[in-house]
Amino acid sequence: MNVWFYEEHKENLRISYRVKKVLAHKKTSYQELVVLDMENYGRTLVLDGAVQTTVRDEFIYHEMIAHVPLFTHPNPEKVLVIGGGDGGTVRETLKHKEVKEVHLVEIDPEVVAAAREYFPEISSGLINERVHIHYTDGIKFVAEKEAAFDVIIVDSSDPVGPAVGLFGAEFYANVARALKPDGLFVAQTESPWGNEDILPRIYAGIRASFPIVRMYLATVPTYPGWLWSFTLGSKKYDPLAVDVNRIPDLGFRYYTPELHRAAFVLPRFVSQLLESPAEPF
Ligand code: SPD
Repeated sequence: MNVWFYEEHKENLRISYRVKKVLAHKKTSYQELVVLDMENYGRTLVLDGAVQTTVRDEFIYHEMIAHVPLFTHPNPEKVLVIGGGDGGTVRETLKHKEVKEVHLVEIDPEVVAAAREYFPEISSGLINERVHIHYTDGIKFVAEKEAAFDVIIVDSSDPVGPAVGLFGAEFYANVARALKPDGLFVAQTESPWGNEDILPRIYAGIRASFPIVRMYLATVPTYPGWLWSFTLGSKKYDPLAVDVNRIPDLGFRYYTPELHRAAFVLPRFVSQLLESPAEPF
């Protein structure tokens, strides 16, 4: 079969994948949802034209967005995951035995339904007595909470459509309020390669609400730019002060104690981006 899917990275740059089969294609109330079986990456969830998850490389993103904050907090009992209806971040979060409750806030029930049907290895954690799913807007959910969570993980899609507000200064201020006095949060903050205009603005928004702010990177082959950033905002605990010798092996495939430190070492063009003056969204 000679069918190709492409994701538009920039006006003059498209990333193409050969498709074996289209497994699902629908318009939900919020977005266009497609599930593909791709030659090189296997089953793949695509929302509004952007690859979200593939069975081949999802472990990189999900391990890095979950374990860095969860090993930074000494006792993460109550965790909130915003977005991430595929369940990958929840699956990783559940590997931490001290986590008593995981609240997943996903705006689109169709994403969770597709994950259950087509991605059982990713969504496996969604049926678990520690997990509570809320089908609502993450922005509204967070605005109504105060000192409620130890760790908040913002596993959003790109800053377009329903996810735009998840990158704004007002949202980050509400995240800070929803955290306990020693809480911390992490957000996926896009690739520094090709997002030179928005990264400094996102970073400035987080810095306005948190005394400790650190960006770290991972390589995610199916996200445009490959080099992917996460930004951690913390009220008390510094991810660089973690005693990495005490990190147990929970069966990781990407994350390691050494990588916990190394991921925060930024290439010069990235740290320069973060130093540039910017107005938050
Ligand atoms: N460019 C796509 C970025 C998507 C990040 N979130 C993906 C959700 C996977 N749980």
